[in-house]
Amino acid sequence: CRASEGKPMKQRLLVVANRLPVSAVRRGEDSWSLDISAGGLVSALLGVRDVDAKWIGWAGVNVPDEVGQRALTKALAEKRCIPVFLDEEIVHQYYNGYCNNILWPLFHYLGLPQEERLATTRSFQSQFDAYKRANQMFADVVNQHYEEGDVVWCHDYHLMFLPKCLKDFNRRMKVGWFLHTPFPSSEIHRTLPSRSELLKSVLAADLVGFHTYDYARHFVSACTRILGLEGTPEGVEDQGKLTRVAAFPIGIDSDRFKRALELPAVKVHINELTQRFAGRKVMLGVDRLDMIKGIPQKILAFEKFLEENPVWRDKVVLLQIAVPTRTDVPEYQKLTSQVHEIVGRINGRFGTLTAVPIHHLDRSLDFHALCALYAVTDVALVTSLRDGMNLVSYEFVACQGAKKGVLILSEFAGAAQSLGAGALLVNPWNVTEVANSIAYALNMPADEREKRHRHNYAHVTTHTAQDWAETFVSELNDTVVEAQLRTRQ
Ligand code: ADQ
Repeated sequence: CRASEGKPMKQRLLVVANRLPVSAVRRGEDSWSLDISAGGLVSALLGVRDVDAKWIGWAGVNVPDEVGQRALTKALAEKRCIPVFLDEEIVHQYYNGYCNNILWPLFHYLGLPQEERLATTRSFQSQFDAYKRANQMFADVVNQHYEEGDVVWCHDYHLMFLPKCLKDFNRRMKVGWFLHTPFPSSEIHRTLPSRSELLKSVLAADLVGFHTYDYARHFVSACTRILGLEGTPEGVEDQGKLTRVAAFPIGIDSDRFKRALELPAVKVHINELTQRFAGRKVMLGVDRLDMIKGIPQKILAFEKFLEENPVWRDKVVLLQIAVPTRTDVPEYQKLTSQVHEIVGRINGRFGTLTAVPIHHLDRSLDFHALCALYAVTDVALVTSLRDGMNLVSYEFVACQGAKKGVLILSEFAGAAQSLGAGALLVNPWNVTEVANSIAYALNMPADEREKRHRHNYAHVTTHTAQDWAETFVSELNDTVVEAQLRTRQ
């Protein structure tokens, strides 16, 4: 930290992510209304001591005119946000194309789209070019706002090219990069036509972080096998330059959930839900409607459970809350229809005139409604096919202080490594295993539920989002200092 008149100043942190934590709606030629999202990253960074954080990212809207851009920049400045303006074409190629159509499925082991397999196809190359151009646009904004001593923290698969762009501009800049998704086995990463360029760009950072030790290990293997570099216990070394690679498992702001449960409005909601589902056990799924979340597999497992356990048919209900995402993409539209079709079939098969076994909602719930639902749930089903961490599992545990419900958790979610001892771990592809786990969870003796919950609750309340952010930033500072000392030796 720099000092001014003897007082230490807070360290400035520039957080760079594809999306700013705001939704912006244009109200007039030069007026905007902004809604700040209170999501995980925001509360994580608010809790970091002695750091003065600013956000840099895309506001999620196309603003072609200068008047609009100036007005939005001014409005965002009050929220400590700095916009990167991306036009529709680049959003289409970089965000919808390279990020969401190529990197997202690949990093979740769903492979590359068939027609994109050849590196030489026009669309692959043009999407990758747009990706690099977009990353350079983010870098230009960072460079305009960077001051000596700032720490720059880049987030996620959208910005893998950014560390290189930043270091090309200023070698002394402290740059960290964190991936929120899994990093796949090096054998999967090898299939990506731009595999080497992306790895080298990330290695330009001083510190590279992942949710789990496994993802970090996969990344180091990709660097050693694909780039022929040397992996060390600390990270990856390239001609004397060490990039530190480590696991930083994210957490949630558990106090925010605990406080919400004390609010009168949330208590009323809890009572309503308790009465509404009296006499039935409540099972819950909360996911974005994405292929990686394994929603069809989860519902099929629930069907198998009902099939094999007739005594439970009118005693249990599954509430599946699925926020639609990427609704303009045909694959996602197909997933939505598939889920609706399965839910309709099961409700037709096992429903009665007065009750249906599955309530499926295609929408997002507000924070208080979500907390109330978590609190009344007996069994949560988190059955992602792959998931970087999965915060829904943490949020459920944070709201279960009174009920001590059971968490059924995919072994392919990063959270399995932290909540594994308390949850019932399942292979989400194995419908029979998940169905058996549902039966086991519903019949679990109270002392076992209590013991498992205690383990999870202790973890969720002591490994918070604030700790995660603080650890990453402090390690980034230490890493840079160590590197400088090494260079001087
Ligand atoms: P996501 O894939 O978005 O995040 P997750 O970690 O589960 O997955 O976070 C989802 C968030 O959205 C949660 O806070 C949840 O409450 C909220 N949410 C989901 N469905 C909702 C609904 N129907 N209504 C209201 N809110 C809903 C990515 C990675 C994850 C990683 C996080 C953080 O894919 O693996 O855990 O980043 O690093």
